[in-house]
Amino acid sequence: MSTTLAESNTGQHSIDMGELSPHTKGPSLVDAAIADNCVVLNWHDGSRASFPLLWLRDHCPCTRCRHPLTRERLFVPLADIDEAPQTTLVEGGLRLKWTDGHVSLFDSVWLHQRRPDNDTDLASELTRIRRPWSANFTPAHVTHADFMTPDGEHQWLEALLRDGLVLLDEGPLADEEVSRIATRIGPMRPTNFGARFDVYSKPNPNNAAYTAIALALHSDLPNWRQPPDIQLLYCLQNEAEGGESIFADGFAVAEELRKEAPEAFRILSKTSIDFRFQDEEQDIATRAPIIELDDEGQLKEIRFNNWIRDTLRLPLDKINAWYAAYRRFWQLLHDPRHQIEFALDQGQMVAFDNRRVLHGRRAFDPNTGKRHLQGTYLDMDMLESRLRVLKRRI
Ligand SMILES: O=C(O)CCC(=O)C(=O)O
Ligand SMILES: [Fe+2]
Ligand SMILES: [Zn+2]
Repeated sequence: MSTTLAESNTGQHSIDMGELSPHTKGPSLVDAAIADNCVVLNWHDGSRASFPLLWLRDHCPCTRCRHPLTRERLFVPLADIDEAPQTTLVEGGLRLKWTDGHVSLFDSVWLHQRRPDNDTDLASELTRIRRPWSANFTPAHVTHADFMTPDGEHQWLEALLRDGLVLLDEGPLADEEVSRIATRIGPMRPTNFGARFDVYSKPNPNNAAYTAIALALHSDLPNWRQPPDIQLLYCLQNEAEGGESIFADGFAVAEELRKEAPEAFRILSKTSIDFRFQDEEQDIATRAPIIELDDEGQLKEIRFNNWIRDTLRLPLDKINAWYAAYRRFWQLLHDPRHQIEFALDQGQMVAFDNRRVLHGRRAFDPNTGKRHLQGTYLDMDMLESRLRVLKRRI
């Protein structure tokens, strides 16, 4: 069977090696040598990198090592490599012939992109494009008609990942439009409030959102181990007095807290507290800090919802300090200079990162007119996936 190098590395469709299209341009190889159980490569742009033999064997793109249709890995790296394979430069890349006769062909650009010291690819797309809100932040708007084109949807996704919030304008006043929009991106994430929920003042509410009271800034469902990533709220009716929407960038405010009140920041990020939702049917609880950091101390998630903060279970000597830290964060979040406020138009939809941007609303008067939103949630994985797929097309 004759396989060209481009096909063997990329497959017919570029699943997995997504960013490498068969005609990706990039530097070609100058030479290859074996040293210390590694192949040392030099490219024409002057870059140089070492790849361990075991790593190369594991990443062999041939159809015995990767399924020819799914491109998923079939090879399992069970043995160490103790040999010196035959190394040759071929048109477009590197050929390794292992002592058992197996041949691996690697595209030079594919290898160049994966140089171990090239860490630009390690940060996720999300971390790379995220920008905190500045003092005069105004959200991006995309019209419903534009959203239906790959360019418009791409713009919408980028704004949502960058700012944590984006508006869709001039949509139809159609029941379930929010579900149709959501499912273009991915499956709706179901919760105890359903896969798709209605927000209006209800006779027997199990949630503050289903009343007409003002909602202070909060994130949804912090009582779940994994709260929903993205929330969509589609406005079908907004004729009542009041009910303006309020948002704040929880990450930007947490960074300010870190600077101004490091002890408060430390307490909120190091202390797990309980969150719990209970109604007739459910009792969903978890314990987590209000500000969650990753291993490098970067912000990962904000859980902030005063209604479903459960009994505070902390050592006696930690309780007052925790309240002081919480109060400080609350005040910063609700400081008007951190908030944006606007009334949703009928046919307008707001989408936001529920684990970064906090949302709330002013009270409304249900006697002055109807207010009705339809909402759902999406997983960030599906947004990132959709963004990568659209980038292939644009
Ligand atoms: O009524 C609103 O504007 C927001 C309601 C809310 O917080 C929610 O649906 O999660
Ligand atoms: Fe909410
Ligand atoms: Zn192979």
